[in-house]
Amino acid sequence: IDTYRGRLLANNGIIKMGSVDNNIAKFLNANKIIIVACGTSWHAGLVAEYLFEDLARIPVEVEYASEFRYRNPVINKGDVVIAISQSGETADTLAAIKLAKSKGAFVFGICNVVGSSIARETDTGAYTHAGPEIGVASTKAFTTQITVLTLMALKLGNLKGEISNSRFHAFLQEMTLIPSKIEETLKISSEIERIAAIYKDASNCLYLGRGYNFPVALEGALKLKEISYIHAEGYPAAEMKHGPIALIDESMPVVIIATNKGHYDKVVSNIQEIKSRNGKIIAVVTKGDTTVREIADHVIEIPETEEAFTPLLATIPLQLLSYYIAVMRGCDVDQPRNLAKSVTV
Ligand code: F1P
Repeated sequence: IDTYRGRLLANNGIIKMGSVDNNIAKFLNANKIIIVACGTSWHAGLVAEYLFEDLARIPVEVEYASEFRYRNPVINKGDVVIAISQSGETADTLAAIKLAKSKGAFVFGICNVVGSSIARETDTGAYTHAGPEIGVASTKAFTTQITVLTLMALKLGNLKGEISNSRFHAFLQEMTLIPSKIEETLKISSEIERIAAIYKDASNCLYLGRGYNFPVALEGALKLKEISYIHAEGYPAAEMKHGPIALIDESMPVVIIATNKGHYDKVVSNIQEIKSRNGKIIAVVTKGDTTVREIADHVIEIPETEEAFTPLLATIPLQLLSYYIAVMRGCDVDQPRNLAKSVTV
């Protein structure tokens, strides 16, 4: 991953990020980090909230860039603003950056398109280099955005003494295994295609996740909406009983991320609640899981990893599920109706 000024490397126990290293005091002394983004990039920002607060103990606010300038936000000089955008051209994100800069904030960009307007407008940043997003809906940009944010959080957490050196090395070791675990996850696509065939005619779908996987649930729901036009909502799993539970019946597929780390028992009890209301459960579980397999209608296995890295893996089956459902419904997955690749107005 290249940074705007330097290169980001994660090997041999070092995370070297030119644009972070050159501004390290700003990050380490930040009163808070404010993340601005839209759509899928906003969901990457939500994952970053968990990462930065959990691993580096830096307070984070995640803002829809499309709303930021309409509410007179409090931005102080010591705040760091991170703007995330696949295209680097999203007008609302650009406007949020300009507002933050006018209040004296240091603005770090995470963009996929080199030389884009957002890359030029930010003080510095990192390119994700996901390659061109052929379709309008953002997919591989999301996982690369999370990768950059994860490495940043690990680096800052280690420098702040929140992550011991041995823990830090264990994290980096696991990070080097992520590409092969992604390959392994992609191998289950025929199983996901089979599940897609069962639910392709659903008119609503609920996505649930807890902790790090709550933003993944939101992103799963957004992908389904964007490319298959099925109404889908993502919620924190514990929020289910505060409203969405009323929707659950035998015709409601519920996609729930139930990986083995991070509040597993509570997620299992959510699954039981759905089951007792005859909801159809599609669960993303850790390889070898037996408890959820007994209750859920379908399980999709992903390899075990650090809890903080699960969004990198759990996202993939949800993207594939949306893809197969959209194709089976005859939707143009690359050019969904009404959606623009970059929303420039
Ligand atoms: C943000 C975004 C995408 C979405 C669609 C419309 O774009 O909401 O997440 O898939 O393409 O724009 P960006 O700022 O990340 O380019």
